[in-house]
Amino acid sequence: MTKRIALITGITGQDGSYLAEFLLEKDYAVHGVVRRVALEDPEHHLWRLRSVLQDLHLHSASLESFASLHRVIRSVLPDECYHLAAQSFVSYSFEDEFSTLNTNINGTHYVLAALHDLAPKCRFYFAGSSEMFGRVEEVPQTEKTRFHPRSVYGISKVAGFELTRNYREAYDLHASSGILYNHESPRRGYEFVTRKISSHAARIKLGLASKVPLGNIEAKRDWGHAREYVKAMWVMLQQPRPGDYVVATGETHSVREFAELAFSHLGLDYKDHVASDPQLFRPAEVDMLQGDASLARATLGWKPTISFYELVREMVDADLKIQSGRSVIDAARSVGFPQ
Ligand code: G4F
Repeated sequence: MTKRIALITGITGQDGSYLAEFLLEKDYAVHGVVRRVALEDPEHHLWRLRSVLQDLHLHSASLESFASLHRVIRSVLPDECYHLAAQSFVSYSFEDEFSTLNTNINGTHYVLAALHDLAPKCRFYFAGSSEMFGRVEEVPQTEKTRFHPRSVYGISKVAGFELTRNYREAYDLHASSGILYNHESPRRGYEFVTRKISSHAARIKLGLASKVPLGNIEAKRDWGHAREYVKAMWVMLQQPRPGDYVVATGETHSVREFAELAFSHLGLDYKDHVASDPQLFRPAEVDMLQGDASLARATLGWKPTISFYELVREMVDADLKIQSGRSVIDAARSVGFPQ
C-alpha cells in the first residue's frame, strides 16, 4: 500500500516536531517546509527533529513567497497539510505588527490557494488559537464564542480562521481549524512564559541565576501538553467532514501558580526569585482563557490526560537536566536569556 503523504509547515517548532513523530509512527511519508537557513544550520534550527531527521523530507520555502510554497506543494502533492508555521509570539506582534500580519495572513492564504490549485483533495489543518477570543465574552469559551482579539497576532489568527472557513465553503476544501489553547512541553521556545520560568528555575537551583523577570503574573491560561494536542490535529483531518474545534484542558491557572509549582518542585519559593518587570507587561492583555473542548471530546474522541502539575514537573525536570549538563562556558553564555 502506498503511504499517505503529509506536509507540515512549521515542522521545526514544538508542535511540528511532535506531529512529525506522531505521523511517522502512523507510517506517513512526512514532508516539512523549512526556511533555507534551517537547512544551512541544522544543529541550531532542527534540534527538535534530531531523532527523526533521517526519516523526513524537508523542503525550503518562505511563508512570504507564494511561488516557493506553490513549488513545494506541486512537488509533494500532499494528502494532508498541517499549516502550523506562523509568527507565534504574541509579545512580538506588538513590536512588529506589519510583519506579523503579512506572514500569518498571507502565508495561510498562499498555502490554501496553492492547495486549491494543485491538490484540491488534500485535507487542510489550520492552527487557530485561543488568542482569537482575546477579551473573552464568556467563560469557558466554545466554538460559538465570539472573537475579540487583543493583539495583531490574534487578529492574524482570526483572518486565517476565516480564510480557512471560506475555502471550505467556497471550494469544498476539507479544511479544518483547531482553536488550540496554550500548549507547552520541554520543546517550548524560551520566549514563552512557561519555558522562561522552568529554565530560570533550573538555573536558579543550580546557582547560575538568581531572578526571573516577569510581566503580568495574574494572567490566567488553560495550559495543556503539546504532545497530546497534535493528536487532535490529526483526528480532525480523519473526519468525514471538516470542522472547527476547541482544544483545551478546561482548567485555568495563573502565571503565578505556574511559577509557584515550578519553584516548589525544586524546593524553592517563587517569591524569592520572581522580579516584576514593567516592560514585560503587554499594551493589551488577554486576562484569562479557559476552553470547553466538549465538541472535540464528543466528535473526535479527544481528551487530554496530562495534568497541569505533571506538565510543570516534566518541563522543570527537563530544564534541570539541560542546565546541569552545560559546560561553564555555555552557562556563562546563556546569561542573556530571551525575555
Ligand atoms: O507564554 P505566553 O507568551 O503565551 P501567550 O501570549 O498566551 O500565547 C501562546 O498561546 C497562544 C494560545 O492561547 C498561542 F496562540 C500563541 O502562539 C502562544 O503559543 O504568555 C502567557 C501569559 C501572558 O498573559 C503574558 O502576559 O504570560 C504572561 N507573561 C507574564 N510575564 C509573560 C511574561 N509572557 C512572556 N512570554 N514572558 C514573560 O516574561
